[in-house]
Amino acid sequence: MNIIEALLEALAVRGAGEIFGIPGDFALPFFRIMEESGRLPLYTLSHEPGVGFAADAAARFRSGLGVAAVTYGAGAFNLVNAVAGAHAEKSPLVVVSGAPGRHEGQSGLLVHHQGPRLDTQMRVFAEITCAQARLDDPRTAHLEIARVLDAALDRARPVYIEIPRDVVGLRCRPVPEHRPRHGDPEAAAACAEEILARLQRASRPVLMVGVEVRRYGLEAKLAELARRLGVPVVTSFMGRGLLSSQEAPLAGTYLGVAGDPAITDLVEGSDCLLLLGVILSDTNFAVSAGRLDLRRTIQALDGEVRLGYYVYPELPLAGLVEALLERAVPIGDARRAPRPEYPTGLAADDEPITPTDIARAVNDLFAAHGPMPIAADMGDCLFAAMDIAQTELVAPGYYAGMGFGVPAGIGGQIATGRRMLILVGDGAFQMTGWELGNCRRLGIDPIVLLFNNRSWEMLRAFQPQSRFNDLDDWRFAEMAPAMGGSGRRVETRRALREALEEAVAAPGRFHIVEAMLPRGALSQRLERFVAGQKRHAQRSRG
Ligand code: S1T
Ligand code: MG
Repeated sequence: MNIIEALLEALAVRGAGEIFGIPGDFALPFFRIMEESGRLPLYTLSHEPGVGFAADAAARFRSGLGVAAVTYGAGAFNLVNAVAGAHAEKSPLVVVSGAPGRHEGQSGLLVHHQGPRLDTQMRVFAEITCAQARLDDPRTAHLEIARVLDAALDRARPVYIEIPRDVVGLRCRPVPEHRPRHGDPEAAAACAEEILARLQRASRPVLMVGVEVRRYGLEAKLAELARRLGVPVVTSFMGRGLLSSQEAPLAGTYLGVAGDPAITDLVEGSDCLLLLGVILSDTNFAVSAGRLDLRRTIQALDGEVRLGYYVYPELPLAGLVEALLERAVPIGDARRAPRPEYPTGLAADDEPITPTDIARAVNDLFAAHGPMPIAADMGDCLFAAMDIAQTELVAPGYYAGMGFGVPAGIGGQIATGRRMLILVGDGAFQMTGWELGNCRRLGIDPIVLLFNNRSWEMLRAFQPQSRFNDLDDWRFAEMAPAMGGSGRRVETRRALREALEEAVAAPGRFHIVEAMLPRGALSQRLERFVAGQKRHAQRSRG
């Protein structure tokens, strides 16, 4: 077995399902072995940001590893933003980059694609990954691969592997199996008993679940825990879509001042808020009405548990959930918790479309044909999605990087085999929407709901006076047929319904439903979110 075959085998047995990539001369040797071995299918896209977003989304939908393979320098540096977003949002993305041969730097000539130094790339990726390896010694390559891949799985963060092009064919020993971290069972027991005692003493206990629950494949166990405890559950903004396919007392998504007042009151009025796998970000909490004191919550994140001023280190979420499940007894009556209601019944009339109409149209579509998994970009489309009935959803809800939506929908369908609904604004579509041109070759058929307000509208909400937020009208739907798909531009609620029904009824190719929205038309959620963020910024300035 050579180094690449050992790496592919280790990736596959650790749950990776495919590789997304774009080759280059420093990566051609290992791309050839990848393609010829067939151990993991290789999908190429058109631009490395799309490769990174697709691989990241595959990891999120699968609750496992995503893999992005690129060439050195020009390819890898193009990937940085997607990897930074994966790191921020705790996604185990494996970056595999080609590199110059071990002695190529000794010619006295600068090597094409290199940064200021030959190790600049390794240093850049060391900042946005949790573990790195350069496989330049076949005697230790198998141990280095295990160390780095296991870090990705245990810490749910991206990792970086650099492969000099002259080593790919060298013999390598098989990579050792992954030994998951479980933590100290006695610590888990003590911590679980303390948490349950606090929940029992509380008059308004609430569970909030975040992205780590998905990353570690714990949704079913969390649903069981919530049912046994009888405690209402909410998701964080980033955790939207969690538990959607489970039987759980799910009250909705916490969005502070931008959310449903009953949910905001449930969370901010709780005297024992248990945060499981929730990232403490400004997008998750800065919009609180100001009553949420995070120091009084119980936080299980990044392998440790904080209860007030106590910390349980080295306590992985899986071990804690197991210990809680073993001791869980009924504490509350979740039937009293609010139940989310989502707008339905879009009037099929000739009125112009609003962002909330789009959510209503999607809810009607899901009611008629069943829910679809959603990949959403950053922009008002993500806030409108908060009015779509709970379904699996991946989105850059904290890192908030644009361009994620379309590649994530491509990666999601390739990873799961399920047709995706992609929500994207015109500004974000201008960035990476063109990856749709690969759908025919890849055999996938997402439905793209494009919020076209000819504007960077979310920025306009923050700074209305700036004319640079005005975008031109690119007439995206007309470009779809040339790229192998179908497109329809809609300006009324009737046409919107029709276009979505047509797209669902015609699988086998991508569809762009280009919903025209007037500039200045914001979802109510985004309006309130922006107001909350502005208030948070003022408070922070003091
Ligand atoms: N560049 C990238 C890669 N990500 C970003 N988030 C931004 C810039 C800043 C930014 C936003 S929201 C936004 C920008 C440019 C406009 C989005 O426009 P569009 O996709 O059309 O959606 P909508 O019109 O619904 O706003 C966030 C605040 O940072
Ligand atoms: Mg826009």
